Parts: sequence; C-alpha cells; structure tokens
Amino acid sequence: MYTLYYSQGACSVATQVVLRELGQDVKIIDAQKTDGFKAVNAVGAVPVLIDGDKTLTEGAAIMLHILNKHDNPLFPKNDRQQATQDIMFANATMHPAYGRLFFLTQNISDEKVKQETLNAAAESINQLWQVVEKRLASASFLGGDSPSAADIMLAVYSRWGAYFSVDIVIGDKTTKMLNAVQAMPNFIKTDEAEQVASAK
Ligand SMILES: N[C@@H](CCC(=O)N[C@@H](CS)C(=O)NCC(=O)O)C(=O)O
Repeated sequence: MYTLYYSQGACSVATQVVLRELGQDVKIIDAQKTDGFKAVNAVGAVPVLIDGDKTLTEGAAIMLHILNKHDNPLFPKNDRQQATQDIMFANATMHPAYGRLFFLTQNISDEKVKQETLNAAAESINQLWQVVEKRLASASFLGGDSPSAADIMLAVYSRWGAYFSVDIVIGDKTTKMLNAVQAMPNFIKTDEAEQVASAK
C-alpha cells in the first residue's frame, strides 16, 4: 500500500493513474488540507509518495521509482532511454511551461502586461505540443501502440490550459492521444477518488 499526497487536478493525478495501472493500492491525502505539509515536503509541492519508510518527492523520480519496481508496459523495455527522456520532457519541460501560466496569473497585476506575457507563455507551450505532434507521426502514443507514463503525464498537464484565457493549440494526433489517455478507466477513477477525498 502506497500513500500519495495530492492536490486536486495537479500533476499528482499522473502518479495516481500510474499506481492504479500498476495494480497498486494507494491511500490518497489532500496536501491542501494537511497542516504542516512542508514537514512532509520542504518544497511544499505534490506529489509526495510514501513507500514503506521512504518519503519520495519530485514527480519524475517518483514515476521512475514505481515503474522500475513493478513490471509494466508503461515504461517500454525496448527503449528505456527514450521512455525516460519522454518522462523528463513531460516533467521538466512541459510541466514548467504550464507552470508559467499559473505564476504570471498570480504575480502580474497590470492586466495588459499579464495578457501579453500569458500569450507568450502559451506560444512556448504550443511549440512543445508541436514537438509531441511530430513524435506521434509514427505511433499513437509516445510509448508506441499503448500509453506510456509520459503520455499520462502530458494528458494531466494538458487540462490546465482551460484555466487561462490563452490559445493553446494542440495537433490532431496529440488530441487523439490525450483523449484516449483521459478515457482510461484508471484516469477516470483517479479523478473520482480525488473528488471524493477532497470533499471530505
Ligand atoms: N519539481 C516538482 C514540481 C511539482 C509541482 O510543481 N507541483 C505543483 C502541483 S502540479 C505544486 O504542488 N505546487 C504547489 C507549490 O509548489 O506550492 C515535481 O516534479 O514534483
């Protein structure tokens, strides 16, 4: 049994979806409702995964830990280097690109400057989605014929664009991939589990 600290709709959704895909039991705790969460993770960010006596932080490190621990098709064995690169692309390149939208919204008070910088941030996100679209020219998912952990991570981040008044442009093949991942039963179960836990 794992314990996962999450925030509703945040990047920790991907951790939970992957744990469920791996057939693992997971207890989830809302970090927003956890007094002194910084004692759990000094950075104050989710995901945090408790595995036995270990407290793991940093989404990509957690992902690699669970994917290496449990046999699964989410981390293609035939090209581990590419699969790792895809996880890092999602976590360290796409996630921070979306993170800029949250930061600018919270920290710029001049509405004109805010919109201009949000548009510039959206443009850099769009360039990253073009990179994904090119990768999907020859396969339905970054992992090949079935979703990899990186596809799941991208499907979580892609939903954040709807919170902002910007044009996020996602290509057809990528849209198909994201829709397929978001329709996975464990993706739906994860959203439901977060809703139930956060409503308590
Ligand atoms: N580098 C960290 C960043 C995680 C992160 O930014 N998490 C967001 C949610 S998607 C968060 O918890 N933000 C709240 C905060 O940083 O205070 C990781 O990959 O785990």
